[in-house]
Amino acid sequence: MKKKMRVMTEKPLNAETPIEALRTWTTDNEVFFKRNQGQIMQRPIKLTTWKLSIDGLVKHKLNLSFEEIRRMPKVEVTNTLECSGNSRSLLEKKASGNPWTIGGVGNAVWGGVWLKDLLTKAELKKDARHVSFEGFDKPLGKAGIKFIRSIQLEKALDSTLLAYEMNGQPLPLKHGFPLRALALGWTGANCVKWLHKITVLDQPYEGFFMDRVYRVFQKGEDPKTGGVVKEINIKSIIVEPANAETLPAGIVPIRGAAYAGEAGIQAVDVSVDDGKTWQPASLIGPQENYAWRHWEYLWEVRQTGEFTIMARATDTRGRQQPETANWNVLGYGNNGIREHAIIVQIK
Ligand SMILES: Nc1nc2c(c(=O)[nH]1)N[C@H]1C(S)=C(S)[C@@H](COP(=O)(O)O)O[C@H]1N2
Ligand SMILES: [Mo]
Repeated sequence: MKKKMRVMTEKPLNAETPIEALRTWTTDNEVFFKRNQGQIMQRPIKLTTWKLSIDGLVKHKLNLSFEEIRRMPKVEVTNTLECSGNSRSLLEKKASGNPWTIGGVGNAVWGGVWLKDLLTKAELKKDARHVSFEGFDKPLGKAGIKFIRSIQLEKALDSTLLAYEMNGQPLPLKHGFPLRALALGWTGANCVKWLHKITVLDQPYEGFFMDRVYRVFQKGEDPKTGGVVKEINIKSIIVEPANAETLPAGIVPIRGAAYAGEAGIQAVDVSVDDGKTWQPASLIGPQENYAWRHWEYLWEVRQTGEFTIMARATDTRGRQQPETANWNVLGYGNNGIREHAIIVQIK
C-alpha cells in the first residue's frame, strides 16, 4: 500500500513525499512532492484551445499548439527535482517557510522538447539574455502576484526541457498539465508549471518571486542583494532505515539517495558513530545525468544501543556536503550532513 503524502497546506497545495516512496529510483507521480505558490488548476485545460506563446526579443513571435509541440523531436530525460526549501525544518535555527523534512524532492523521467529548439525557431535577437516563464495558475492572496520566473539564456539553451510527460504519463494536472519548464539540475522554483507564456528579455524578470524570495540572504539584508537560488546543492538523504527506528542486531542495510544538481555523484560515505569514522557506500541502481544516485551500505552491527547515522556525498567536481548547512533567512538549500543524521536503536 502506498503511504499518503504529508500535506503541509491545502491552499496553496504543499505536500511532501513519504520517505518510503523515495526508495525507488523514480518517484511515483501520485506521491511526487507538490509545491505551489498559487491556486493550482482545478480542471485540465482543453488541449485544442491551449497555446504556448514565445515573445519578447525574438525575430518571429510564436504561438504554438500542443500538436505542433508534439510533432517536434521528443527527448526523455531523468531529472531530480527539489524544492529550494527542502529539509528546511531540519535546520537547528528556525527559518520561515513550509516545514519540509526530506520529502521535497523526487526523481522522474520527463518527456518533452528542448527549449533550445523553440528558441531557435523563434530566432533570438542580439540583446537576448534571459528567458521568463509564466503559467496560468491564479495567484492567492490580496497582492495578486503571479508566479513568474526567469533564467539565464545560457541555461535555457543548454539544458532546459519543456515537459509534457512525467514517468510515461501525460504531465499530471498537479505537476503542470499540459506543459512545464524544467531547468535540469536546478531547484523547482526555476521550473514553471502550467506554462503558456515564454518571454525573451535583456535582463532578469523583476517581480516578487524573483526579488523577494528564492534568494539567499541573512537577517537585516535586503533579499535582492542575495544570490538567486539556481542549481541544486550537493546532498545525500537516508531513506532506510527510518529515523528513530528500532532494529535487531545483525546486517542492517542503510540506503539513500545522493544528488548534486548538474554534477554527478562520485562517492557517498556513511558514518554509524556520529561522524567519527566513515566507510564508503556502494553506488547502486541507474546512473544518469541530472538524476539522483541511490546508494547502500550494509552495516554489520553486533552491539546494542543508540547509533547516530550520517551520509556524506562527494560530486564529480570534488565538492562535498558541508558538516552543517549554510543558514539563511528562508532556509534554502539545507544540505548539512549533521542536519540529515538519523538515530536508530539496535536491540
Ligand atoms: N506556475 C507555477 N509553477 C511553479 C510553482 C508555482 O507556484 N506556480 N512552484 C514552483 C516551485 S517553488 C517548485 S518547488 C516546483 C514544484 O513542482 P511540483 O509541484 O511538480 O513538484 O514547481 C515550481 N513551479
Ligand atoms: Mo520550490
